[in-house]
Amino acid sequence: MSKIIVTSALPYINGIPHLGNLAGSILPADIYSKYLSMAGRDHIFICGSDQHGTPVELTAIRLGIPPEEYADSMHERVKAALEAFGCTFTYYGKTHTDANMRTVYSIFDALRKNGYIIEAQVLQAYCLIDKRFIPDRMIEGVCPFCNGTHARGDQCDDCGHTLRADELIEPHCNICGKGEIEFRNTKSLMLDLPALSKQIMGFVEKRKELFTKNAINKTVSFVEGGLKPRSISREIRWGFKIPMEGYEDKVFYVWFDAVIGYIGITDEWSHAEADTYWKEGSTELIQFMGKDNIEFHTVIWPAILSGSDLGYILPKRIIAYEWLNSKSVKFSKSRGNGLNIENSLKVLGADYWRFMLAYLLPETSDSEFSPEAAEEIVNKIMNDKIGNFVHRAITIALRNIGMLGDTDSGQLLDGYSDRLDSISKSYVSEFESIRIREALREVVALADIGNELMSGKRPWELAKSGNSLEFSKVMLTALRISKNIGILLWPFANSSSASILKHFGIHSEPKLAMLQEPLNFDSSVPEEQVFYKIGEREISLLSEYKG
Ligand code: B3M
Ligand code: ZN
Repeated sequence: MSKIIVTSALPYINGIPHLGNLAGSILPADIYSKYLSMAGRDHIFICGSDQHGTPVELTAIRLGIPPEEYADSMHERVKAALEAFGCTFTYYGKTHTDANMRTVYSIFDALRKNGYIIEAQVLQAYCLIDKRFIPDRMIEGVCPFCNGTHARGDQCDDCGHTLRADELIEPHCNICGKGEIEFRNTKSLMLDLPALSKQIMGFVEKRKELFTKNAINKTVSFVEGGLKPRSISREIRWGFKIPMEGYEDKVFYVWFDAVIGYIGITDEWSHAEADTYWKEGSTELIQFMGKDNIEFHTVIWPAILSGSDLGYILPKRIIAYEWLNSKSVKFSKSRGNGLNIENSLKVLGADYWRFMLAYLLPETSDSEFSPEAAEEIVNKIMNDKIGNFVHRAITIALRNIGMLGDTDSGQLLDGYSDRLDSISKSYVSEFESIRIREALREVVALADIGNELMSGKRPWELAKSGNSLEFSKVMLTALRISKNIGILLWPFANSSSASILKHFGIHSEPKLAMLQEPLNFDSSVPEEQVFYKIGEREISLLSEYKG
């Protein structure tokens, strides 16, 4: 079977990613990667911090520390928070490394040699106080369209118009705060997308069936809008210097080294493995991202890869998510006071968040998080449906272990073997189509079967009446369902899954093949509750993050 590279969009580290950022890319990628491990597939899961860019430089200037120091300390924080969230990467790297710089330079050299890098003159703001060119995003002023007073030189957030910095009324520099701005001509480096349009079109035509709908639509409309040369240089200091005469005061645009970062990060993990995965034609590159990152991955990134012609594979599947919003609690990265991947773990454990966010995954449309939704999912689904069923099954089995007989040779009740197989099949097929929310629904469906079994057959009564033949069939079925829940739950909520699986002698990462193995019920392991309900405490903690 072919190798697989799973990537998630690299989070910017000019803030701690909020729960919407997590749900919209890293979490589903992590869940999918865990599924691939269960299925025994040869894959790597690559992610890392996107460290460059204007906002990081600006924050570092404000804090009075070197950008690298700020970017590295934020990287460590984000990495630790993602690990606390149960994310298990093959490698979580960062973009500001020697390995990535080497990769960026080699791809850039190849693009240049192949004629896909062109130069242009652009009008750029120059601050007479700071004595430097100022990137568009660092210029603020009044919007010529809506008169909003906080428009930036690339866009006005009030009316949404994209802008050129020289269109702003009363432009001022965001570094020194002064309005002593001049617009001067300077050189810019461009990736020649029009010259690559044949390759881009070919790629899009061939692959688009394997993109999510939103990714197809955005890509098609982006391409139909006409491909224009795309600037890959910026007038900031923080980034990789451009190795070309006349560009000494410029660095590569953050997106250029961020997409290449997927390769650079793999290379930092293992130089030898990087080529094995990225240059083997049959490797499937499966990329997860939020919907605002689509064109960078479906047009610009394939253009960089094919234009450089160094033998790297192109993306195979593009999985783009809509937004997970929240009106009642704040999900904001920039203001830093919203519910993010650090502070959310003080409210609830990682498994609870992972399950909830996966349950609400914005796969086909935006979805909404709220304390009420949290209560519903944790209390009614995780606790009442899944946790209570497993807890009951195991407690009843342990209390009446003498009546159970040989748990490994036991027959399931009629029809259940097929029903369980059919759930496992649907689960696998949802994962193979990368419909993660639907795969989780199959785990819930399994718990529904278990609950129906318990209330229909009332095994506690069978135990009392001494009907051990029937009791044993019912309970072996209930235990089999519990074990299967433990296995299928693993990508979503790994520690809760482990607490179920230890009753079945499984003490390491489960594999799908274990669904077919003997029950191996271990009656020496004491029962404990899998999930707890949330109540006043959690709801009031959540409401501290009110929007
Ligand atoms: N850092 C945007 C984001 O964090 C950007 C993704 C880069 S992927 C190469 O949403
Ligand atoms: Zn200035």
